[in-house]
Amino acid sequence: MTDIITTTGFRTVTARNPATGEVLRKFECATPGQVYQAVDSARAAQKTWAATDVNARKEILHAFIRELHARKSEVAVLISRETGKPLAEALVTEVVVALDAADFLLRELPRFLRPERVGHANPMMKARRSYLLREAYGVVGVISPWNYPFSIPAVDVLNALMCGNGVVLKPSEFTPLIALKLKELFDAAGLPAGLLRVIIGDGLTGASLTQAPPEHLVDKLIFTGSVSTGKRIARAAAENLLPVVLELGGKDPMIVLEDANLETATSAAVWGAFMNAGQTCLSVERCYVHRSLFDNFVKRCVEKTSQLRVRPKDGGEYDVGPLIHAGQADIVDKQVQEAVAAGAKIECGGRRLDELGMNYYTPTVITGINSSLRLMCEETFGPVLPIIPFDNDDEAISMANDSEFGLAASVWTGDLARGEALARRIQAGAVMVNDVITSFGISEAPHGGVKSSGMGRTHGRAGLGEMVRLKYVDADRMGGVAKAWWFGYGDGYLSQMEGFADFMFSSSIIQRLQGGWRSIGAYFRKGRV
Ligand code: TXE
Repeated sequence: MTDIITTTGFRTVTARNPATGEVLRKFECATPGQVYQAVDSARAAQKTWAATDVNARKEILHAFIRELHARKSEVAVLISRETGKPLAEALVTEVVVALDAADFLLRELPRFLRPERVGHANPMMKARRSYLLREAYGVVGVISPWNYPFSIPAVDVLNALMCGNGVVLKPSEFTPLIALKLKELFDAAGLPAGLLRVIIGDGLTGASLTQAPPEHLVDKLIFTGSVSTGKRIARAAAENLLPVVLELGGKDPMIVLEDANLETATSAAVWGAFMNAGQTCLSVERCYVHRSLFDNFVKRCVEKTSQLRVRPKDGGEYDVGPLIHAGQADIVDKQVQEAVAAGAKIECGGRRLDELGMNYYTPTVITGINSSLRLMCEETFGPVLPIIPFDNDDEAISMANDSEFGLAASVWTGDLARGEALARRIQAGAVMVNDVITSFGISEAPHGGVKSSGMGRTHGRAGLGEMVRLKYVDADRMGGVAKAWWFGYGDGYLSQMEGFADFMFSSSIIQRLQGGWRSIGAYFRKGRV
């Protein structure tokens, strides 16, 4: 049985190099039957895997790290080819992030999976040995996007597998080759056959995974993608009460206070907005700058943007590559043109680079934007940096929170305490003070948002928590003694329970002592069933 399903479907997906349009490989989409079969076989393999101890799993982790480290350049080159992003970004934001996540698991997994003691304050529960077990769901489905086609699924797959699950991965139709490379790395690391299945296909293929008949359905789903698809998945999941994690992107604000370091903050804004051609869920999509800094801030951003090298026709070194496809460039262009028509000012960029191909858009700095425009409300997911002035902290917070999204945010200031105080007021899953985007690459940090940015978390201990079912085990050492709250209701029972409530919760010490005494007496006088 093959672990990679690529044949006998009717629809096809094509892996291309978005920089050149070169077709890298064509695949037929997996049929629903093949998707169900992938889930079934992952489920069969998971039964044995769930019983393996942490050390056996750690051996695979070690081997995965060895393999990926040894082949880091090969993997980065493929990522760069299939997404168009610069090689340096492929290495740092994809390969290194995956390596770091695996390294985090080596340290965290034994602690995470160890039974966790639950203590009891209630004296009636003192004789119990109680603890929490973290048990694998079974098969976890991972539906992943094209913008970080290696690091996003790698972290989710690593977390799911190491918690004892089987995995069915459905990568984006734009980046199937990288997903297959990830599978190849796990195979080389000695992952048991069948445990990780990759199904290639489009959105309908993904729908077969979420709308399968109950006997072929995954036990948990981790989805990263658009809000509209996320909502569709949530509706399908509700039908079967399938638990889901939804990471649906953002419209992250960057707030630059008057005491921020202008040089660092402008470099951060430019990197945060244009890295991966702006196709990052944590991109700086709205930049709010204190009015006293505004003019200089815009000027320095324009100067720094003009130094960026957009990928030349013949390749070579560059800072900003193409967008993933022409449709993505259309979204960006429409938002920018709509803003211009409404009076916004293009400080630099603001046009497609048709001479390079339909997927290219110039890094764009834009000011004078009305906050009701799509450029300020919808995810742009392209190389556009809108800069807006504010006059005081309250105004900045109110503008930052005025969004349907709430993935992450950043505050820039020379006063950390002030920055942290503002961070608490921002509605987001993560707020960085004096940094942008980096939280995604910090293995300990949970990743996920509030509002339309989704629900649940990936990454960190919270991300691991999504991969297990929590089981509470409670062993009573006084198993031979009837419980005070069992049948035998009546006056004695009420007196006992009232006394107990006084003992536990009265604000008077005397009443507490009396209550305790009354409760014990009533327990021995009470009739039992
Ligand atoms: O996402 P989709 P797209 C945003 C970004 C971008 C927009 C559209 O703004 O412009 O989304 O991108 C699979 N059932 N983000 O169209 O469609 C699909 O095959 C099950 C933000 O690429 O959501 C792919 O594997 N699966 C985001 C995955 O879902 C379905 C990253 C994502 O595709 C499906 C990417 C269905 N009905 C885009 N339909 C982020 N959170 O950072 C599609 N898929």
